[in-house]
Amino acid sequence: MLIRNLPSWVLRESAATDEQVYLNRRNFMRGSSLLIGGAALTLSGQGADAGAAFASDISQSVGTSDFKDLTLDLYPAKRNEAYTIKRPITKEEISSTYNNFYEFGSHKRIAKAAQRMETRPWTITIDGMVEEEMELDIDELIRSMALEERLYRHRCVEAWSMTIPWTGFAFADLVKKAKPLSGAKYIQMETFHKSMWASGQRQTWYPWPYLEGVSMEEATNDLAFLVTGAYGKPAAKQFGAPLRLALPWKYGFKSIKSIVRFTFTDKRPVSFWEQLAPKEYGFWANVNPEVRHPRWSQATERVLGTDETIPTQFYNGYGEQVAHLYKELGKTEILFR
Ligand SMILES: Nc1nc2c(c(=O)[nH]1)N[C@H]1C(S)=C(S)[C@@H](COP(=O)(O)O)O[C@H]1N2
Ligand SMILES: [Mo]
Repeated sequence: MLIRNLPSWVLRESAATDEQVYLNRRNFMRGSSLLIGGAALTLSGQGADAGAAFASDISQSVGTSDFKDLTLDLYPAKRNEAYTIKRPITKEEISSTYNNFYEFGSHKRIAKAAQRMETRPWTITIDGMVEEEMELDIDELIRSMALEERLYRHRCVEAWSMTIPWTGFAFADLVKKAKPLSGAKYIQMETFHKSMWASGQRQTWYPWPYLEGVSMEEATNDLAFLVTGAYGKPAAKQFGAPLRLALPWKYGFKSIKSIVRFTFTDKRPVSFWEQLAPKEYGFWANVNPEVRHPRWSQATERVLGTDETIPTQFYNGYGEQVAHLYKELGKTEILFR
């Protein structure tokens, strides 16, 4: 059991989890509005151990597809060695059974529920400040891009981390395709909104659909990656199929899943979590071990699939590639502003 070795902040979070469960139940009954930063509250304190038992019963549903994937022949894509990492890859049984995807529940065991999502046909809309608005079929989009594999670290604001072999293409290539107008400063992204698939979206106190935003400079940074696959095959639904973002220098909530729309705009988007709890989830959300989340420290992180707790790195270890984007901002501002 992990419990004995848990650092005190995890124990604090476990206590918070009970509060979350309690509040959720109460809210469910009353239908009133829940204004707490849910993402942060649900770390259940069950570590990888609990995941292993769960993994065996989910493995049947993961990967059984309800459609013919027209991109299968593109996998596995060639690994881009510029994005390897010294940490071991997190086992797929662990990373695919411990997911944040609030559309399917405010806990980590959503993998089975996520199989209800129909990821084909799937249309990506590109609109706002672009030369011409577009609707792209996901398979055509994927086929038009150069797929590659990258090993990325992933650091959740809840202070756990993993290392994933993502497959996808550079966000910069999508921006190029979109032909943004010169006044566009940000890109706002949205997840699907369909409570027929996602029971979480019947919880009306959340500001659905899930929404995130990045600056144009961030989107066109080499590290910004649009993910179509993981572990050498098309991404399992719980990872955010058929298209999700990976911004490894930011807290995980920025990496929006199952995207249906990219809107180019001159106004800074207000994300799903920022709408819920602006004091806890800022726009920039860059990983910063020196600035606490209002309710816990970010100095260390629990490595999923191990019993290790390691120091968190500034920009999650990606400072060399991205620190220049934030040189105007102070230490706290790289998280909030
Ligand atoms: N649409 C959507 N995207 C989302 C989330 C979500 O609840 N809904 N959770 C975010 C959070 S908090 C994290 S840590 C990552 C989790 O990604 P993973 O399950 O692949 O590890 O997805 C992010 N993207
Ligand atoms: Mo997260």
